[in-house]
Amino acid sequence: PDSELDASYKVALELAHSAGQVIKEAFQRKDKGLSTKSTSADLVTVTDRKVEDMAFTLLREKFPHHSFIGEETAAAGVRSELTDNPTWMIDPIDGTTNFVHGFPFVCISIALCVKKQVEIGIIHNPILNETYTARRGQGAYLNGERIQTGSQDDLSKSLVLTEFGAHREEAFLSFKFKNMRSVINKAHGIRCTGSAALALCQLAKGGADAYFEFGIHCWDIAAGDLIAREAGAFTMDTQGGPVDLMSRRIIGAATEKLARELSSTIDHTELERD
Ligand code: LIP
Repeated sequence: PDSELDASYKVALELAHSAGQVIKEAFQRKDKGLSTKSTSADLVTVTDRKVEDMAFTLLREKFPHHSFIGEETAAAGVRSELTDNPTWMIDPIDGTTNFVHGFPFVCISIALCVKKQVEIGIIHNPILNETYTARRGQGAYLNGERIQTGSQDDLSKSLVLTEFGAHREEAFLSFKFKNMRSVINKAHGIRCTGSAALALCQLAKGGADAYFEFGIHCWDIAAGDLIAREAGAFTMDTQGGPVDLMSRRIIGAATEKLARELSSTIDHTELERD
């Protein structure tokens, strides 16, 4: 029922702000309590774990029948399973590498999926004081003001966002560089924000025309995908068709035409699903 979504939205927004305080305080400290996960560039800090624990403890208490998917819970070996049950997808710190280095593109990303559809998306950057919010069918907002994507439909006039990611296998890096080369041959430029969630927010507010990435996880994109779509962006699987949150790949653009041009410009690969 809607009243449960209203309550969920309220709790999630409060959570984003209280988690943001914790992230901001830790951002200012020199010692980040750093360790690595799958590769030497796949970073986690004590704050990622602390914020995820804090989020799940609160949400479990408020919504005991909901399900939960979180980056650090998954890293600890818990399988991410998306069912029809209301499911929270949380990235406690998206842009952990930025967080570690003091680069201010750092956020908490909170999404609530119901019947596998994202109903609520909240992305809060406590360093730059930016809170992006969306509910399905109700538009996208930055700090309470409605946001709208641009209208670019030509890759040769576009600024495109993508990411290197944390993988370091030669074949995957070559694939990424080849795609970047194909895009830069046509586009005005490529930028990496270091956070998939904030990349989708830039697309949402017209700061970039398109975004694509292979290798992300559901918690990186669930909230951002809704925010971008509610701001007027067109998002899809990299090869067309609806975004599959668990497929580890996505394209978003200001217009469908641009998304399709970008899709036909790059190579595609299938990754192990979330
Ligand atoms: C990061 C993503 C980024 C991607 C990295 C990483 P994290 O999330 O947002 O776009 O390229 O591989 O997954 O690890 O900072 O939460």
